[in-house]
Amino acid sequence: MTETAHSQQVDFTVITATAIPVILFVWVYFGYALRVWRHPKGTPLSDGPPLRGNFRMQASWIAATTVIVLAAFVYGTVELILPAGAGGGEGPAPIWTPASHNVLIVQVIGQQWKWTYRYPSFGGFETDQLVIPNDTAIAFHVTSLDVIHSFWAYQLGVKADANPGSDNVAFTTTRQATGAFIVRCSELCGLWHGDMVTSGVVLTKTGFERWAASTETGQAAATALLPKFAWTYTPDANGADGGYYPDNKDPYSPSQVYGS
Ligand SMILES: [Cu+2]
Repeated sequence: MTETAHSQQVDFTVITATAIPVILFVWVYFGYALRVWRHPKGTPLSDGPPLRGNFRMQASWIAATTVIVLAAFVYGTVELILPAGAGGGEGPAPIWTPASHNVLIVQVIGQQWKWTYRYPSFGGFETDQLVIPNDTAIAFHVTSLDVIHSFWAYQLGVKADANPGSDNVAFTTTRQATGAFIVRCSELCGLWHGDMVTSGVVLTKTGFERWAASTETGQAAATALLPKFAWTYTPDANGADGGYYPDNKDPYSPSQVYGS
């Protein structure tokens, strides 16, 4: 459903295509060795001639595997950089950001044992279903309120660690397709880890705008009771705002801009 998921599928194909000749060579050689060097029945057991190496074989083996590994290294690095981190969490200060200047920020909050989502561009309301627009660059800011979790949206090709006190950013860009996807926790986080599953949905841009506007209005009373939007929340009895912020910390920096 996203450019990152699409590019991951391409990577799987490339890796499979690279691995097939290698495994075919291993299997064919294995079959050849079994047939040709099998000890013939009825002849006395004797040791083979001592091997002192085979320069051509060793040199071509080292050369071929070096080329394959270096090519995979270059390809993998490019595939990590071009799709802005390839859907993985890049930490609080991402090196690779989307080219688009129009990035929707969605905060993903893990806690035992559920996911919630906050939308800072729409007054910071919170939902328990992830709703995003199609054909849009999205920055997931992933964090946790308690233990370590991992935000994994398979159909979006996004997977990012959710650690308490840490703002882990993962980018993706949705494609035209709309529809549902699944969000799971991918880090063993306690008794109900396996139940930490929710659905999400990709809407059209206008559908999303309508949903966000009506949710912002409808949730206004509840949003007012939430801790103010922040990049991380530290459950702390001595916190400044009802126990969710480290002392003396400005929770919200609205000036964060991507792609410029
Ligand atoms: Cu979890």
